[in-house]
Order: sequence, then structure tokens, then C-alpha cells
Amino acid sequence: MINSLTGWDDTIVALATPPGIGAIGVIRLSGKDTFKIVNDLFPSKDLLQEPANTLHVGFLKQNNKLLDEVVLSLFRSPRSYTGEDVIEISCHGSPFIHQQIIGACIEKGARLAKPGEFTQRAFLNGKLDLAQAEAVADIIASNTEASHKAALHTMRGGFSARLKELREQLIRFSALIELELDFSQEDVEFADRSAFYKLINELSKSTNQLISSFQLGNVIKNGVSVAIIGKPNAGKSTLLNTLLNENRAIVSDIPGTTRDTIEEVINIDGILFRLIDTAGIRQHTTDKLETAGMERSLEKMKQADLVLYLFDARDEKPEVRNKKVELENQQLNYLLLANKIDEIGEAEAKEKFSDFEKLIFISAKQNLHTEVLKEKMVDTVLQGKVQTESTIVTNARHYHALKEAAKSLNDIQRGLDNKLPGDLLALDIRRCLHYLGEITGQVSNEDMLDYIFSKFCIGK
Ligand SMILES: Nc1nc2c(ncn2[C@@H]2O[C@H](COP(=O)(O)OP(=O)(O)OP(=O)(O)O)[C@@H](O)[C@H]2O)c(=O)[nH]1
Ligand SMILES: [Mg+2]
Repeated sequence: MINSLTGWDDTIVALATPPGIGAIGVIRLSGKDTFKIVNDLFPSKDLLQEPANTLHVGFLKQNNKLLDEVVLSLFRSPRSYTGEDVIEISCHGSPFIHQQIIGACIEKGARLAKPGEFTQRAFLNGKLDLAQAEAVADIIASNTEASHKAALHTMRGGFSARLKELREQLIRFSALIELELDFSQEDVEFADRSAFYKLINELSKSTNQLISSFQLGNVIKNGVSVAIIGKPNAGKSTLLNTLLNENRAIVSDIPGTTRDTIEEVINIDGILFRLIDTAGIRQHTTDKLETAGMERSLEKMKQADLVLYLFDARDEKPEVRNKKVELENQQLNYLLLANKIDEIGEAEAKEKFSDFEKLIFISAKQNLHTEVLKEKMVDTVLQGKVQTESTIVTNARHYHALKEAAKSLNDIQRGLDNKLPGDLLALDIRRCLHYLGEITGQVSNEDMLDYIFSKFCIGK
């Protein structure tokens, strides 16, 4: 497969650091002609004679034109990021110099790397499996502690190890079943069906665990959308400002102040929350703008991962209760917040609503108990799941492959229940192995790889 890939044999070059001005820039080359190309530009030493894992200071020259003073890091196949010969040129951080050096490398025979091509080569050379390679992109994109941790766990092979284990158990069994097929005339069973049943059960459990971790994985990677909903004047914009610790939204005692939705991001305990302040919702209004705003609020409420429903602690109890029932019926993930407790006093507010479960009492304006609210928000998202060290699926491609694998496992289970013959079982087992293998790249095709790596940045 590897050799059939177009351009696989080329030596590639790209800027590995962000484009623009900086203290230094790093240009990376990988491929069989790497040493020859850079050696042609580096007159002071014969790099072909230099050992791997060494650094060399000197000048790069192109036909007697001085390009820059640089430091070269030499890596030789197979002990490099890509598994090929690699040289990293650390030069001065000027876009002009970068262009000149990359141009000189191209003139000597290199070609510009495609996005993700270095990592793709690392994968094709067996330095990383596919799940690990994809995690490299996630690490670069991670912007919170939690997303970084999950990506790092995958890149270091945590997820792959889990899958490998599942796959190997299944392979061992499928070998026995396939053996039965060779002796099909004789009606023998090498594979102990009850042990197999147990194994399939365990596999199902593990697979489903991974599948359900995706919800959390998604949250870690993409953040949680939180709609702040309530009647006009409930204090929604005040709450947004308090949580952000800045005066982002206009606050006033005129009902209907917020007309459009306002979105801002905050990081609580390493998880990104996208807070959405909305227009207040009331039963009757003739104002066209306000009606449009309310429609938008309802839409945001439906789409949100979490709804913070805010009411004034002075509101009538039956009204609040009706609202709670409504939220419950819509099957929304919500937290009910009694605001403005400073107006009637915390003790009195708690007394008034003592028969309500899971209320959070706050004062957005006085910043009372907003820490409790933040904690609850995080709890709601994590739902008690331990994050540390456990394997969390964050990649939609992996998620879909796991779902397919789970389906096949179900089919196998049913097949065993119905005493299906070995050849039919073998089909379902192969399908399951196929999907598990797709995740780590043991099963792959060129289109799929191109698609995955095209989402990387150039130089990675
Ligand atoms: N006493 C007290 N007043 C508050 C509190 N929170 C908000 N307010 C006041 O309530 C009024 C309305 O606040 P906003 O934050 O604009 O309310 P809103 O829910 O965004 O209202 P709309 O945008 O009109 O839907 C303002 O006068 C706020 O100062 C609170 O916790 N305690
Ligand atoms: Mg408002």
C-alpha cells in the first residue's frame, strides 16, 4: 500500500513553526534525499559523514549567496518523527528568510509538504497508529487543560492499547472459528461457545463504555453550550456579566433590554462553556423586535447542551413550578436558579422554595453563590465521570467506527443465541474486526488517509 501512494518517495520540506516574524523559525525536511539536499546548501561540513542526533552551527549558502546562519538538527531513519531521514533547520524568524531557504531546498530537489504529510509518513512508517496521529492534531488544537489531557492520553497510545486488546481477543477466537470451517464436514467445535459468549459480552461492555465516553469527549474538545433563559428582568445579562467578570451585556431595569443573543466563552476547571445570554421570554408582547428575540431564545434553548433557567426569587411559586414541569417535559438538561436572593434574604428564599429539589440560590448582582453554580455546571457535564487517566473518545470518526463495531458485536451475540453456524459467525466477527481496525489504521485506504491528514496544518 505504502509504495502505491503518490509522492511517497519525494523528500518534503515545510516551515514547522507558525508563519510570520519570530525569534527563530524551524524548517523541516523529511525523505531519502534530505541529507544530500541540505549538505548542498551547507558548505562548512560534510553532513553525510556526521552522526545522527547531532547539532551543527553554520551558514546556509545557495550558489555563493549567503542565506542565513542556522543550527541543523540531524535525525536518521528510522529514529525520527517520520521514520525517515529528517533535518530541522533552525533559522532566524523572518518570513523572507524562510521563503529563501525553502526555495533553495526545492531547487535542490525537495518538494513542498502537503498538510499533515510529516505525520502521515510517521503513520505509514509505523511510528504512530492512526488514532495517535489524529491526536497529534488534537494536541495542537487543544485550548484547555482537559482537551489537552485527553489528546495526550490518545497520542501516547492509551486509546490504541485498549482497542488492540479488544481486537486481539477477538482475533484469537475468530482463528478458532475459521479452523472449524476447514473441518466443516466433521462437525467439530474448537471454539468453546460459552467462553466466546463471555468474551463477546466483555467486548460489548468495553465498546459501549468507549461509545458513551464520546459525549464527554465531545464536551472536552468542543465545549458546552449554555443558554441563559428566563423572563425579562430576571437578571440573565447580569449573570452573564458576573460569570465573565466584565460588563459585556447591557443591564437595565427595563424589561426586554436584551434583544439579540450574546455569546461569550469561559473556562471553568478546564472545560469551555459557551454562555449564551438571550432575550427574556414572556407570554404576551406586541413588540415585533422582542418577538423575534424571543423566538431566537427558544431556539437557543433547544440547541443548548445545558440550560440555566433563571427566575426572580420573588416570583410566585406556582409559576416557578409550572416552568419546572415544562423544562422537565422538554427533556432539557437544565439547572433552575433562584436569583435576586439579596432582595428577600437567603434564608427566606430557601424557606419559600424548600419543597423544590435541586434549586440553586444566587444573587447575580451581588455575586452570591456563583461559585456553587460553576461547580454544578461542571458536575452536570462530567456527571461524576472520572476524567483522569481513563480513555475518552474525542474523535467523531472513532465514535462512528465504535458504533459499527458495537452493532457487529450485537449480531454476534444474537448469532450465538440462535446457534448460528461458524461460517456466519465468522462474517460478523470479520466485520467487527474491520471497524475496530479502522480506528487505529490497521484497516485503511488512501482516500480515508488523505481526508484525515488534509485537516492538519502544513509542516506537521
Ligand atoms: N437586587 C438584585 N437585582 C438584580 C440581580 N440581578 C439582576 N438585577 C437587576 O435586575 C434588573 C434586570 O437585570 P438584567 O440582567 O438586565 O435582566 P435580564 O434578564 O437580562 O433582562 P432582559 O434582557 O430584559 O430579558 C437590573 O436592574 C439588574 O440590576 C440580583 O441578583 N439582585
Ligand atoms: Mg438581558
